[in-house]
Amino acid sequence: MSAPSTTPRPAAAPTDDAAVASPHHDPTLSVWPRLEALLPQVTKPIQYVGGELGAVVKDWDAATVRWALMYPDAYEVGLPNQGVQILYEVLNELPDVLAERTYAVWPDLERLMREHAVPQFTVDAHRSVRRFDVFGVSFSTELGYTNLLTAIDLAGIPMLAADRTDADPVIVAGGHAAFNPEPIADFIDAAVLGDGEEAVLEITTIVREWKAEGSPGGRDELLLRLARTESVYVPRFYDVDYLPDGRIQRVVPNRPDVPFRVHKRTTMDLDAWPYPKKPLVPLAETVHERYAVEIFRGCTRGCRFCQAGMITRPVRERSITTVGQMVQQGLEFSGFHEVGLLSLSSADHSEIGDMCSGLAEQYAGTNVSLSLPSTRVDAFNIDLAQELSRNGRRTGLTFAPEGGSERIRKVINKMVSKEDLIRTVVTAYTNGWRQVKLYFMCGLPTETDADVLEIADMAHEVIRAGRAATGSKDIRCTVSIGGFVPKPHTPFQWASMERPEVIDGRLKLLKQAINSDRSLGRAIGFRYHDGEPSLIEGLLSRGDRRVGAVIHEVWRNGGRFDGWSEHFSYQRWVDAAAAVLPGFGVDLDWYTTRERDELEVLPWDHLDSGLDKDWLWQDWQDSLGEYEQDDCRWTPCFDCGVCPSMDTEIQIGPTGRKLLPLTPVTAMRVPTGAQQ
Ligand code: B12
Ligand code: SF4
Repeated sequence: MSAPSTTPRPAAAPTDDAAVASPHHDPTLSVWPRLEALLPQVTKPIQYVGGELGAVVKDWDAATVRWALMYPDAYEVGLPNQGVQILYEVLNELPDVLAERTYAVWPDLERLMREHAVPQFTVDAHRSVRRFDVFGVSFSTELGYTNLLTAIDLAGIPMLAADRTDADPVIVAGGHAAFNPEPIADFIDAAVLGDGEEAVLEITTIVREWKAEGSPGGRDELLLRLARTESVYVPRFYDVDYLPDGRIQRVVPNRPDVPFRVHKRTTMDLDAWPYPKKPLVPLAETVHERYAVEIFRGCTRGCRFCQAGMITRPVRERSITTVGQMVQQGLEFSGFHEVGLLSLSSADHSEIGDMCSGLAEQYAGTNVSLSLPSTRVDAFNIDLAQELSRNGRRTGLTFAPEGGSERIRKVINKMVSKEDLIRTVVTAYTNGWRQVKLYFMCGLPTETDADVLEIADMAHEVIRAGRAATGSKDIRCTVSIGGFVPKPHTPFQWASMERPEVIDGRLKLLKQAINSDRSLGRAIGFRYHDGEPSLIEGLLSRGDRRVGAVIHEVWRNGGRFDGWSEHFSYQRWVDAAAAVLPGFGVDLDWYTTRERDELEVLPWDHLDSGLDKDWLWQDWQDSLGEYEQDDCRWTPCFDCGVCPSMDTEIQIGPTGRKLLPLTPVTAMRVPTGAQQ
């Protein structure tokens, strides 16, 4: 378990003191002079300075709507986040709109900010977050929730949405975790499910009009206007009733003019939204420094554990031509030397072969390297990787079989055979790769020790076959294994989680099995995440509004940066759950290790991802029966529900167009919304 955090208990929240003291305060006032004085005392001060290439600072008074956008983790993780970069640019393209960024501050700066009354600030113009109209927070993971609370408190915004006034920004959550925002329902004003490009423009329009009318009806009226769009969820307009045994009885609107269900947003035609055009180039070190282009959105491979795949359906490809233009423009602007062709399963793009060879051709002889997050286990991936490493740089190869045994791979719908995996990895070794990574999960539904121990057999076989094919002992593989967390809107949303001790026991057995043959074991790296953080992620992922009190208690006790093992404290979460949940007649196990039945009302049932609940249940039953489900890109539609209910359709090529010659950047289409 990780060491307990030394984060102090929150003291009084700092206020934007000058602003609060005087109604005539100039809101353009930057907190920079006060912040700058603190920076020599903190780690990595450069992360708070702003001014990156791609950053935008606009005149405060010229803007009619002002957004503060947050990725609730440290700058090094938050800056490269694709979602925030896209929204930042989409908003700043509007002449009358201003968007600035803010990230989670490390505990050393938090302490000083409290001591010196410096509020949560944006890195662009160092303005107090509380001065903005909208505070948009992007949640890729639930482990950022305590950092949201720190930011709200540091900003001087009342912690509970119910206590906020018209002087406070509207706090809107987005990102994948927002598909079940119930655990943070007390702290946010609204949540948006799904793609944000058009959603932020629609929210902006509503805020602009409401302000132009003189803010009639105050905050409540603004939230009501947002809720009436049917795609912005405003928790305060919904009541949750519980059954005596703790389960939810129903979630219903508490006023007549809001919808029973709130629907996700889907941005169709990615060619019309070629963002980021001007990627942010970080000043401090970040997890990735490269130009990332999403080559498609959505995934219909149907891995049953994968929330990202389920909630982003249907598949929408960006055309090869637009990808080529974005790469050219993005590299020219940023000076990056690396391009990532990203998506949930990049090798599945219908023109991936032409795209990779076209780009390799285009950048041959330069120092630009191209990479794919490789996941599919077949020889085609090696061909692509080969193409992308023409300039001699071999980036790491990663495959994700996810399950050790053929049986468990059927349960999770990851259709990869052991033979295919070994053949592919051996092809990589014979083509010059010396190192591959293999990703797995532990704690999957129906899993036994035997399923996990087969990972050791697979890794041994990979090394044995690799040595035989290359005649060299200089090859390695790394087995990386994480705990399974059941997620909302997936067929595993009903599944029970395994207890941390069982997970840790299996991981121990696996390690022993890998090292049981010393010669092979030496060539195999083993990286794992223990079971405790996964259990807490499970609590937050499938939690309801009652879990909000646990988050609040953890935060009050110093919980910060829960995604970081050196800051995460399992005990703090267990203690907070034990202090809070029995008051509601439930406990930590009830949320995590308990299997749900078909008729249980789930906390997110009123939030519509498009997936049909009956189809999800059937897929869960198919999983238990070890039946696989095909990919609807290449087989007939199997009625998961998304396309008809969202009025969308799969958009795939091939288009037959070519990447080259690249058309001038100025010829790119600009979304109509961004031209206002
Ligand atoms: C696919 C994926 C990858 C892919 C591709 C990434 C990509 N396309 O950007 C690959 C394999 C390359 C990857 C790499 C990494 N990833 Co990754 N990745 C993901 C995953 C599953 C989906 C991200 C995605 O699709 N992004 C595409 C963008 C466009 O979508 P989006 O961010 O959701 O934003 C859209 C909407 O959600 C919405 N939206 C978002 N925020 C908001 C806010 C508001 C107010 C509104 C209205 C709307 C809105 O609008 C956006 C535009 O439509 C997430 C988990 C998740 N559930 O999000 C992890 C995740 C983001 N990755 C993570 C990590 C750690 C990494 C790596 C650092 C791993 C590593 N060690 O190398 C790298 C770093 C990548 C980088 N930052 O450059 C972590 C981040 C942890 C953290 N503390 O925040 C996550 C959360 C996974 C996890 N649970 O650990 N990743
Ligand atoms: S509705 Fe049919 S075509 Fe659309 S994503 Fe679902 S299964 Fe695929």
